[in-house]
Amino acid sequence: MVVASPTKIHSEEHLAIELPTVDLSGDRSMVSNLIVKACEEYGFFKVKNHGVPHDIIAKMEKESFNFFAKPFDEKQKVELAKPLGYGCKNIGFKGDIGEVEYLLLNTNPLYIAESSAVSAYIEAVRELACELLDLMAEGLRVPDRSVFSRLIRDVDSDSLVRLNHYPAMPLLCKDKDSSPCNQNKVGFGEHSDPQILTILRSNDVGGLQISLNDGAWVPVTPDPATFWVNVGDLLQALDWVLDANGTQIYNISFHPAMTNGRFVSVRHKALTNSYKSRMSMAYFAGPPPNARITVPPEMITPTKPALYKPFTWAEFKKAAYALRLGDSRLGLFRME
Ligand code: GA4
Repeated sequence: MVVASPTKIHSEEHLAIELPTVDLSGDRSMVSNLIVKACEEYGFFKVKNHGVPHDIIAKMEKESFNFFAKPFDEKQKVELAKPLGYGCKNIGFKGDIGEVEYLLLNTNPLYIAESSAVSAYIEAVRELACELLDLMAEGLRVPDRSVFSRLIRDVDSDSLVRLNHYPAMPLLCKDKDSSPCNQNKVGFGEHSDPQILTILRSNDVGGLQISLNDGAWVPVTPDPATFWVNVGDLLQALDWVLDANGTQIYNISFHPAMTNGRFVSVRHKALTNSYKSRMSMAYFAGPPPNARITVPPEMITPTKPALYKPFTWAEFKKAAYALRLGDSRLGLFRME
């Protein structure tokens, strides 16, 4: 298993660096340390030997392409669980627009037909998310290893699946002399994901870019055999607990207190491609609405003050959905 050090490989417009790759078949304690390092440095890493069967991914992708190939009127009828369902170009409720059509699904078994390709995919990817959260807890030396994954396994977990279809957009050069004619369009604008963790798989078409701390954009090389993992806002806000000896302990009665800013919620965006359409399938692992994200009071010290005010996922989600896509949401909950 390798977490590559950032080597500059070069591209004309962007700083291309090799992003961390974690091989889940490696030694467990090394894997957990590497995941923590990747979450701290990038909030983003690639997972190989992830254990999600190839045929489950292939069936899900095929169904997704079949769905988007349907006539517009038929797609629009899909309203499985309001406000989820089919959408085209409009993102969220605040006027954000992108060159994308999508299907947003609630992962609750109530909404997904049992034994469908979608339910098999959700189950397999949820397992992967839980395994990664357990590895994070191990890497953070939290004694209760399933403290994070329990939130996702909860029957009330507010997790989503999003299928994003970015149609190929030919580059039109109207005025070769003035404006650049080779610019890809924005499929999904810059943002971070509000949930705990995102597990993303896309076909062999590029377009995803992540932002580094200094604001530089790094294109993510497509690799359909792997999954990409994003740290979400909640995982950045949550804190973990140190006892007097510096050993990490965790008090479940306060509900998750994860990383208090140690992990970074990565900002990312997707551009369209000129020659082939891109399909990405994202699983957003979220806690139950009433899960309280807070730092235990006895852990707040002058040297390690809590960065964020306590909030529930329902409160955070409400605030997030009332903002524009690119707005910083955690900022609303920061301590003065
Ligand atoms: C980003 C992550 C998920 O795709 C999503 C998005 C949601 C939407 O498309 O409706 C949001 C966006 C996402 C964050 C801010 C709000 C809500 C669009 C938007 C402007 C489904 C989610 O949970 O948050």
